[in-house]
Amino acid sequence: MDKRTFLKTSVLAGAGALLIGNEKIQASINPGINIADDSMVFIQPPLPYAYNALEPTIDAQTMEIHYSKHHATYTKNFNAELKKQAISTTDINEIFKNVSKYSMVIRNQGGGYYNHNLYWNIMAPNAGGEPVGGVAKQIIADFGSFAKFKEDFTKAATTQFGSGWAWLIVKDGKLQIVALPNQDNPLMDLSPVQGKPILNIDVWEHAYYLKYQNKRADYISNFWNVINWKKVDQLFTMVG
Ligand code: MN3
Repeated sequence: MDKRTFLKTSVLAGAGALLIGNEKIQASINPGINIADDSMVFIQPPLPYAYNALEPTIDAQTMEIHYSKHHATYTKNFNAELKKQAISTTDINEIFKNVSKYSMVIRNQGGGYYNHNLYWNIMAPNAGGEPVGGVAKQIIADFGSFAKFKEDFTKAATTQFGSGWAWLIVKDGKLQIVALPNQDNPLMDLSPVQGKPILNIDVWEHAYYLKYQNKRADYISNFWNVINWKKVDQLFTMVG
């Protein structure tokens, strides 16, 4: 395993062992990003589908700007700040566990880096529908029904004031919903509720404004059509 492959593997393990798409597809949809930039410890994983793959839920232009500008910038700034602060660990869990000791830049840019990695991976074309596998059973055990879970998660995402994310986490073997501001993440030591994330939704305006304008609720209700439950179940099995 060469250095880059090792780093990529360990970074992805840190991000919940996300499975990613292949680099050839990525190069064809996103020639602007040099994902092989060796100056970065934390690379931006390839988007696992084309920019237009989640239409009509998420339009191609929003996806392109979100991935190639917003997420790429978080990635770049996170790496630059790690270098500046001489933080050498390649384990993002370790960084988040100690995030209160670091600069606000690490918190914001590191969160922005990780949160989008998860978000891209828990969505897919031709997805949505009902949860599957172990996570489906756990949802019923902890929320009573999928409908109730959907209602609670929707409420958390809709009522998060300003920018932030809604999360489904595993905590002490149980599922829990939490909404956090900005780019905070449930793995961070300063998160009021901590746990291992297996599903999230970005409710920053940049995630939906081009298509939905002020109608955050419509974006959230359409989000259910693109959730990759197989991936969520894999993550649940991995962290549970
Ligand atoms: Mn975003």
